[in-house]
Amino acid sequence: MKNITKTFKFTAIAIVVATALVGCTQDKKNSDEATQAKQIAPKTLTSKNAQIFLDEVATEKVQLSLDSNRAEWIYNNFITEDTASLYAEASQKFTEAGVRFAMHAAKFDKVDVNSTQRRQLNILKQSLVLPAPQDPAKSAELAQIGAELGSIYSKGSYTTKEGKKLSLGDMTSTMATSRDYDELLEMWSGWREISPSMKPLYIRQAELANEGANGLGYKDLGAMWRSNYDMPADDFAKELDRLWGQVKPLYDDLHCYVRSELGKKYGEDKVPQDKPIPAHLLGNMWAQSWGNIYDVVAPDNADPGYDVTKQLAAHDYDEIKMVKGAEKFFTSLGFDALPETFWTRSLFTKPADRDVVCHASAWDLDDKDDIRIKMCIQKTGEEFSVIHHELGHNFYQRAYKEQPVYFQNSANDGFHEAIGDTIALSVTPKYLKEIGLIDTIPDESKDIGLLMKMALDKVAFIPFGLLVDQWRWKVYSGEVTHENYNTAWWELREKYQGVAAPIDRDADAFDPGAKYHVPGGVPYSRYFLAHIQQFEFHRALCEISGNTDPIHRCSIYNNKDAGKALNTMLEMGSSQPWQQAYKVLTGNEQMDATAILDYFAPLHTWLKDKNQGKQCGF
Ligand code: X8Z
Ligand code: ZN
Repeated sequence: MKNITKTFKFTAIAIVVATALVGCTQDKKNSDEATQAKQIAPKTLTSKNAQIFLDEVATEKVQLSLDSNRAEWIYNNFITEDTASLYAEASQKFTEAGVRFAMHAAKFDKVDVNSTQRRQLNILKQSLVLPAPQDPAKSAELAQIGAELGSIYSKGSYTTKEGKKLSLGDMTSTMATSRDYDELLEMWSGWREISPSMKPLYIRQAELANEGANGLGYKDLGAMWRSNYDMPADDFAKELDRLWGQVKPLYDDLHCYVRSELGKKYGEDKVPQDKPIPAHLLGNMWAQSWGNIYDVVAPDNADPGYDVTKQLAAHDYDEIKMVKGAEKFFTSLGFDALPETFWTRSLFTKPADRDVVCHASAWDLDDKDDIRIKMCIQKTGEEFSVIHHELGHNFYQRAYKEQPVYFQNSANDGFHEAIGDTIALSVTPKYLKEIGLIDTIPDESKDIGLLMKMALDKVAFIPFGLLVDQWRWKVYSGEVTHENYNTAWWELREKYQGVAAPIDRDADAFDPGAKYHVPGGVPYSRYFLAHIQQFEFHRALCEISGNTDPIHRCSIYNNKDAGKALNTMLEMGSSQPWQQAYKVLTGNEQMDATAILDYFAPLHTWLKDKNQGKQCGF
């Protein structure tokens, strides 16, 4: 499946959970039942029995994953009531098996097993994203809710005051390019009309998944999610706070500067200089990354003078050529080319005749070679980066495929999200010239412009990457009650991002539901981690490649030493605690934000200077 997900063995990068055995014969079912009985009642709990259990589950998981991935792929590529139903059925079976495996794995908690067995047992205990209670009626309900929430999001559209029906893709383009306050507001509030109907489903999903998490011994689902990082759950939460504390001064200066430029553009009555920024003015439907308003805030005399979107058009890049271009980066590092089936089975463009899940994802259908992406590609520089992101998932999946099935995953989920982004950090002017997309490399006087564009994409994202799960953790723990879902969401948006809803929200608004990963059941801390990690990976790879340029000008394109070092980390999969994989590439066992701070140091100095005398803060 995709990576965003829920699997026992994450294969893909996309949404929720799936599962399978659709089309399974009666004989197969009987034999599964026999296996289950054997697993659930071992006579003695010994290391030897643990191994028998792990081996049996490994075999069963391979088939479960394949079946569930197929059902999920079909649903994602052809959303109808029927495919939703088949997907929900597959998802239920997958989750029920996952719960069964987790419960049985827990029986070995006090048994003296070896370190590999312990790691595999722990992975089994923690791998479901939305665990179901052990009650078939409830697991069926949970699976149906997942499919229904996904359908509401992916079929969502808005019909304008003039009667024009717009997809999220259409509205995303307008959010990126329009500088008309009212038009942006219409898009922003229009898209959020899709989510009020999700709220009762979301409430019930949280209840069921919390009950499932309780059954597995966690105090709530958020605690279960936080337990997935080779450290105590509470330490993980503190680790996120620590990293955010490192980045916040840079974010605050970026926010201050951007707000003052937006004030000049739209008027200080619309963008008050002592309040959070209205969330619809930042070039993105969720105000999560701000690169699309680069033109509004571009530093004087430091513009690099090119725009990747325009360069792609000028060089006749269509969707396939964009993907080929991204693939070329990976092969230049020494990775094998993508298999032929990648090209024939992936979805690259939005079909005109049916509903699909357009949110980009990368898949590994059979955990061998059947890797694919699914994306409704738009021909923009932003999407060119997303393609690199998705291929990062696919190349990771292929790198760890020789690991035992339990370890066919990234070291932690942030790693999976960071790899393609790390590569995209090498999409520098030098690289763009090398592949013929631009003719001249802007000189160093334009670095502030380059860094500004990158900071709008990367630094601006970081508080958003943090708050989505801060909200979910509070929902799952019960600290935020149903009545307060939306208010709590906006409190966090204001606290961390310094952005505010541009208009009062209706009592039934459910704005978190208008962000894919919430109805999709995809944990989000992974993206926060990835935004810290990718700068550490980039710095390490640049050092290995012998780079002597400033780090923001470094591209590892064509460098086989860097490719080899990257592959060494990728092929470890999740066989070791993530700290070990991190050390292999970066030399560190702890995440650290100094790499991102060093990268943006010249811009930070520039921002501090520009912000002198301004009223900062929100
Ligand atoms: O969902 C994604 C990827 C697929 S894993 C396209 N991202 C997050 C988002 O879109 O919200 C990448 C960056 C953050
Ligand atoms: Zn991803």
